[in-house]
Amino acid sequence: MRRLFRISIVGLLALAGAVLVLSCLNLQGCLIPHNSDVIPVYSYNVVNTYPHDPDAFTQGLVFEDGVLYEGTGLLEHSTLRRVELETGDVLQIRELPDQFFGEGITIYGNEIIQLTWQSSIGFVYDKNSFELLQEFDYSTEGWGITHDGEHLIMSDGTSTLYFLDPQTFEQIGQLEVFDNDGPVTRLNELEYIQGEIYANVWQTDRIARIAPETGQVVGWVELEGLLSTEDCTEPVDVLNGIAYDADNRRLFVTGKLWPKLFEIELISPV
Ligand SMILES: [Ca+2]
Repeated sequence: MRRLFRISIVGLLALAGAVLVLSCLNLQGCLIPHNSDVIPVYSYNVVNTYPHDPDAFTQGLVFEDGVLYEGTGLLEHSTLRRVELETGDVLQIRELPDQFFGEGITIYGNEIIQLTWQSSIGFVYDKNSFELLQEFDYSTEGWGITHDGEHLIMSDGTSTLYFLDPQTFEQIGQLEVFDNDGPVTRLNELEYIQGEIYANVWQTDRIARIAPETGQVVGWVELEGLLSTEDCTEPVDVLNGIAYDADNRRLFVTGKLWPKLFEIELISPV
């Protein structure tokens, strides 16, 4: 009887140990994504197609109060623009000094913030007049910029996103972006949409949907074929530019020197 009791105790301890090990494995699985955890790939429907200035080397794209704002790049050609969505007409333009290669833009309050590529200088403009109000500097390259309502979020072409204080422009945090294969580099134009950071990945037709709390890519948007073959002529460059109409939940995308800008809706994988 005592022997049977001992065997039962040993059995129970073994069972408890097995449960503990399995629990740890499960916990580990929750913390570290496995390759078997499939990241959903979203496709798209084109809802509307609009004209886009084929000379606009799009580096930043934002939508607010019915109009688009666009930052363009290239030395001697960089601009900040207000653009009519329906016609693509440029309603207002400010040219950057020739030595600056314009990059991402975002609207924060009544100001527009524009990065430059390798000058480590950002510009702050009055949203309405485009008057230059302030300059600030940063230590990395400047690629894309957006904000989550509290912090500016910028990319520099690596897998790191930087969080900046919108008043002082001091860096207050950073985030490493990864998917199941490791770091996701070449993060470019950004847009904060309903609690996620959307990021163009330079030289791809994909947009990463990033969880701001962890840096994990929680979805991919596959936009291959968005620009038709007949529109894909020289010097059309890569997909770049994401803007979101939060009031009407419209998502806009375009590319560098693309003749068209698209409103798209995302289709969840089955
Ligand atoms: Ca954007």
